[in-house]
Amino acid sequence: MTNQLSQSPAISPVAIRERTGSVSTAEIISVLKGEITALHVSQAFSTEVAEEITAKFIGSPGLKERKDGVPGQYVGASHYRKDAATYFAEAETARPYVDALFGNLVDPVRGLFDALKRELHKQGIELRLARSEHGQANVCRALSWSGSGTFSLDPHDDVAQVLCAGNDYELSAVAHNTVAALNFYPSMAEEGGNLRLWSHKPTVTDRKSQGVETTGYPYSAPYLEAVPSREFQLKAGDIALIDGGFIHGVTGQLGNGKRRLVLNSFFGFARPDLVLWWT
Ligand SMILES: O=C(O)CCC(=O)C(=O)O
Ligand SMILES: [Fe+2]
Repeated sequence: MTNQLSQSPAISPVAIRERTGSVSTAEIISVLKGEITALHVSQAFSTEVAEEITAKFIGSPGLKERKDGVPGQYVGASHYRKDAATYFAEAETARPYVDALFGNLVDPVRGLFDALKRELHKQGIELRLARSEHGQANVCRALSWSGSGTFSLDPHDDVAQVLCAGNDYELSAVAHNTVAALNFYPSMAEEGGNLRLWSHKPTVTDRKSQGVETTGYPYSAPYLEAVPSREFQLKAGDIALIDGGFIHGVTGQLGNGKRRLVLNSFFGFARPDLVLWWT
């Protein structure tokens, strides 16, 4: 018999980098390799682009309410709790709506994707969108979390959903390496909506003990109580890139005016010579 209650979560050290300016491909690769846990770059893309994306999201004919137990609205597709056939079919259907979020402006997420692709190519590594016979992933998805209380998005990890994605997904292999989670913030609430990161990278055993083996969501407050954490104070135009294996969540939001909006994508090594990208 194991005594799970007496087992407090292991503390994993975090390496954090915060600054203003442009993202470099070297830093992105450092996150991929597990050398940096979290990178927060302020003012990383323009206010004009941020405002265009926000306006297009609000008026999008492809805007939907999530019905998978995670409160929020979205444009795009999420692989979370879906088999490959369903996810890739949804990604194909949603593509015109995702593309339309940028109007006629240059998509900064695709810009980052293309720059990383060029740099990895020089190193003999291919970067491409995850795909199957049913279609191909999009470069990002747009999300507005609507959970109420302490968190607008509860504490979770992004690896369980990849590990348990199923054999019909080529991206399952990435779960054994760093799952990098890339977030562009076009709009932020007046107060709150910060990204909180805990110094804990759960194992399969940890997830089983918390009843979140296949989802990685949500971890309870008592489980995280003794774990140190830190918050990233985000503003519109910021980018945050994290090792999605560490538990993270979004704090509650205040103010009725602006809504918080994130453009999110995941990527990681499936093989030493292949990096996959999906949402
Ligand atoms: O909205 C955020 O800042 C984080 C999003 C996130 O963790 C996720 O989509 O898995
Ligand atoms: Fe996440």
